[in-house]
Amino acid sequence: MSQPTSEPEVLIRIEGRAGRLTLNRPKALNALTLGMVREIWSTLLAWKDDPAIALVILDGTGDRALCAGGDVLSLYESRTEGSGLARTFWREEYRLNALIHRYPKPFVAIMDGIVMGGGIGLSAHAQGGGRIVTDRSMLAMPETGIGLIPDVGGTWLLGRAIGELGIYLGLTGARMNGSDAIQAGFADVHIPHQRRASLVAALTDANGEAVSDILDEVADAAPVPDSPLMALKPEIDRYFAQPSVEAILAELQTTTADWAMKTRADLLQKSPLALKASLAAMRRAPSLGSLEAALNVEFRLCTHLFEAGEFPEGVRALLVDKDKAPKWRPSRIEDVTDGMVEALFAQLLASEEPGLTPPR
Ligand code: QUE
Repeated sequence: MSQPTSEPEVLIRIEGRAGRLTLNRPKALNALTLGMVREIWSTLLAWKDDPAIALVILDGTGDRALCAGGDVLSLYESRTEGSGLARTFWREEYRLNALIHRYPKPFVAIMDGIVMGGGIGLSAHAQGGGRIVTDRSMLAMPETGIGLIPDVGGTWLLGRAIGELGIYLGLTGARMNGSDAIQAGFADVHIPHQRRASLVAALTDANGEAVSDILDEVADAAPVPDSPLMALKPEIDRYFAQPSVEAILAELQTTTADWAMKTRADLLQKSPLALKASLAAMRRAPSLGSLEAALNVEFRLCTHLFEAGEFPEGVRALLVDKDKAPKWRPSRIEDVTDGMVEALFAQLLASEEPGLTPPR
């Protein structure tokens, strides 16, 4: 990926009591590069122990996106040299996701506009009520469409969502609006996007009230609009409670309802191998006990899907050639064996594992 000569990819500054991080690749919908991951990592480490910083605010340049995902194009371009760059990117990205989850100061993420994949990883793990969505929010975990599993802790979030919402969202890559995101456990507070600037001003104000009080007040002031996702929950819970991808597809075929037919058609576009790996990973994640443990498993899955060629083929078809006709291997769900799925979960060499551990 060529570096712009002057524009920094992350704008980093201190405003009042807040450390501010603004993702700054608006033409690429602020897609996350390895350089950005490294900048954010070292800045968060420095701010952790800086008494002048009371909180961190993450947002994005422009009003179209916080972040459309990881910079998968550069990973695609590196494929002829093996999975080294992809592994470096994922290792450092997931480590950052875990740091944000455990950050000792309030971490406020303004999830305005598009927030997918890597953008979710920078936002949705924050604890303490600072995950802000707006009327323009569009969240999704669309990785099965490019031959991957919902990573950046996606299996952890989706596996713990109520009912079968997470299984549905993770397999289909369906979009969430702001209300949906709150219901699925990806966000805390819904505000009209016009309130973004005044919220940031209140948060940065060095003489202002406690961050948690500000967030509580905004949450109370702004009711959460109806969630289309919750309206579908009875159907989702019925169709997606099945034990296998084949059984979910069969269940969706028992009706001619528009939603079920469209959902089935969507699933049939995705990588069969990635679908089965995603279902297994989301179902197993809660029993792993920590975000870090889930990230370690996701790393194995992504590395193996990269090396199997599934992820490069997905990126080629959706983002490079844009023919939307990936040649998945295997091409049919029924040809993906349990052995193929289990092989994706296999440990890597100890020196290649991310080795993330929860704090004790
Ligand atoms: C799945 C993904 C990504 C995606 C589409 C998917 C992803 C990603 C982008 C993306 C979108 C617009 C851009 C850009 C990247 O799309 O991770 O640079 O301008 O970054 O179906 O995982």
